[in-house]
Amino acid sequence: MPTQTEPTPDIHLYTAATMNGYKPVIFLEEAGVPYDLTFIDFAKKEQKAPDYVKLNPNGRIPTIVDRANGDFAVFESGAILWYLAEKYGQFLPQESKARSETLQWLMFQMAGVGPMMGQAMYFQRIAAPNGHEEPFSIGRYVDESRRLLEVLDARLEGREWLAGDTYTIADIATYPWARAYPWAKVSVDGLDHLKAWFERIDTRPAVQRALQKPKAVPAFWGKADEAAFLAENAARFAGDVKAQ
Ligand SMILES: N[C@@H](CCC(=O)N[C@@H](CS)C(=O)NCC(=O)O)C(=O)O
Repeated sequence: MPTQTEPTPDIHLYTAATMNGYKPVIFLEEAGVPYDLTFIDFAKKEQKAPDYVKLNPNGRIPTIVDRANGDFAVFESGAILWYLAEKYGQFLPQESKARSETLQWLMFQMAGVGPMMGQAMYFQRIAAPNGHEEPFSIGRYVDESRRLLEVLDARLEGREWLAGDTYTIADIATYPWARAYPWAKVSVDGLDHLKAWFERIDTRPAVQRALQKPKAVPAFWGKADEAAFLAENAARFAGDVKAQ
C-alpha cells in the first residue's frame, strides 16, 4: 500500500506556553484545522533571533506564517486571531453589531486585561524574586487588574459569551489572561459571572487540548504547587530584569 503523505498545513505557528502564546493554539484547536507548531524557547532567546525578528519585528511570541498566502507573517496575538477568524470564517460574527462587539472586547483584552495582568505578574513573579520588590507597582497593577475583571464580570451578567450570542475570538483572547488570575495573584472573589464563564471555557475539549501545547503550566491556573515553576520562570527572565 502506498503511504499517504499529509499535505503541509497552511499555518505555521511560533509560540510558547504563555497567556498570549495559548491564544492562537486555542483558536486552531477550536477551528479543527491542521497547523505546524514551533516552540520558541525564551531561555535560549529564540524570540530575538534575527530570522525570527524578520517575522515578528517585536521579537516576541506568538507569530503565524500563512504558507497559502505567500508566506504572509502576522504578529500581535489579537491580529493573529482576527486574521485566522477571517481566513477560516469562524469565531468572528458577520453581522455588523456582533462583529463590532467582538472587536471591542478583543481590543479591551489587548489594551487592558493583558497589559495590566501582565504587569501584575511581572512585578510579583519576575521582579520581586530577582531582588526588585515594588509594593506600589504591585498594588497598582493588581488593583487595576481586579477592576478590569469586574468589568468582564458585569459584561457577563446574563450572557454566556463576551460578544453577541456566540463564542468568539474575544473569549479566546481574554480567557488565558483572566483565567490566570491565580498566577497574577488577583482575586476573583464575588465575580460569579466571570467564574461561570471560566467553567464554560475550561470544559471545552479544544481548550483542554490547547493548554497542553506547547506545554501545560498548571500553576497559571492555580492548579499546582507553584514553587518549582516560580523558580523556572524567574530564571527564564532573570537576564531581562538585570538589563533594565
Ligand atoms: N502584544 C503582544 C505581546 C506579545 C508578548 O508580550 N509576548 C511575550 C509572551 S506572553 C513574549 O514573547 N515574551 C518574551 C520576551 O519579551 O522576550 C501580543 O499580544 O502578541
